[in-house]
Amino acid sequence: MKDNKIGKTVDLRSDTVTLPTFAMREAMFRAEVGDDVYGEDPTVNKLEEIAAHKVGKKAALFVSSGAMGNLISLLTHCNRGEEALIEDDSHIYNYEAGNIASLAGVMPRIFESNKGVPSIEAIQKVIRDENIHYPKTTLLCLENTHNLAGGTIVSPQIMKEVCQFAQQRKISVHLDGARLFNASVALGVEPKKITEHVDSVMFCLSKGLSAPVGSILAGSKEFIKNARKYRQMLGGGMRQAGILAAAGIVALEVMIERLSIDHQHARLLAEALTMIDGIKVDLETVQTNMVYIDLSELGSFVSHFSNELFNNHILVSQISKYQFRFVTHYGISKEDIEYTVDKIKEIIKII
Ligand code: TLP
Repeated sequence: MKDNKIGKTVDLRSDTVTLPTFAMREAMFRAEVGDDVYGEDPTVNKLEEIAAHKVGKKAALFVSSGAMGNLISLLTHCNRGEEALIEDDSHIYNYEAGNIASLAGVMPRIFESNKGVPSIEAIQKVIRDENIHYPKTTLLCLENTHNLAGGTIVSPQIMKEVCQFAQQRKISVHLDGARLFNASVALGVEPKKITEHVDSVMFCLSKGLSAPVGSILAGSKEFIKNARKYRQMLGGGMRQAGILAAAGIVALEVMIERLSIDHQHARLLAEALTMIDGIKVDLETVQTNMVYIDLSELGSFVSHFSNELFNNHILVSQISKYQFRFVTHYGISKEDIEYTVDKIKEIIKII
């Protein structure tokens, strides 16, 4: 694909496309390393310590991806054949290639949310009392921010209420916090305020925070000790991983606060798109760095829309027949947003 007049491709498919910053590359070059499977990589150890502290947990584990972090968490919390309560539109249920069934042997039991926000009532509807015929319910999985709902935030208060309800039922809670810092920055609260009541949390370094690779799983010392064994079982021991962890440390030290810029850009984009005939945007869900649009009014012309965006060097994700996702991130400027809006206006006019 050739560059456009602003000199680049505007890649709004995901914040996973972010490239490591210069400071990250420099830190990677200088990283002190060792064999992390022996626990001897000082940079990985440092990253795990900083990460655990950020989310208010006693220990953390550096893993290769968000999907691996979630899977290790499910393996650690649940025995085979046990049940996890999982939200209908969650990443764990929809986008992790069925790993919880095929690799962890966990039975998902689905509950519904309101735009990504869970409620005790919805969980109560599906929760089951002990019965010889039923699997044992071991885990509740939450997601914050909620990707498929539009990057929506679950408030610390709701996190607390839902976690306390689960704890009364002796059910542990895992949080898929791939974009946890987007939630904390948007709310203006420390991340540990959001994770205070969960037993484990996974968050990604490689999305809005721009590290090239890696996620963190955090929890109690005992939980992380067991999780480390599962990481090994999955072939996830990465030896001199300090090269990667060094970028993760930069991500946690300097890349969190700037997420508010991505949120402003998403808002700018969403508000401009709502003004265009034929495009529907639920502005209520635009709370962080994502904008989902609905183009059902275009009918079969929708394929022109995606082709024309591509021809104009704008990349977005098609989520379903009429639904598209735009994600703002470190590689997207205000100028890119303005360019995207102008092009979309032109495209819609000719359709
Ligand atoms: N999400 C990706 C794709 O997989 C859809 C994206 O572009 O948004 N939890 C959540 C909530 C996620 O959004 C993702 C990635 C993951 C977990 C998995 O992280 P990775 O890609 O590091 O395995």
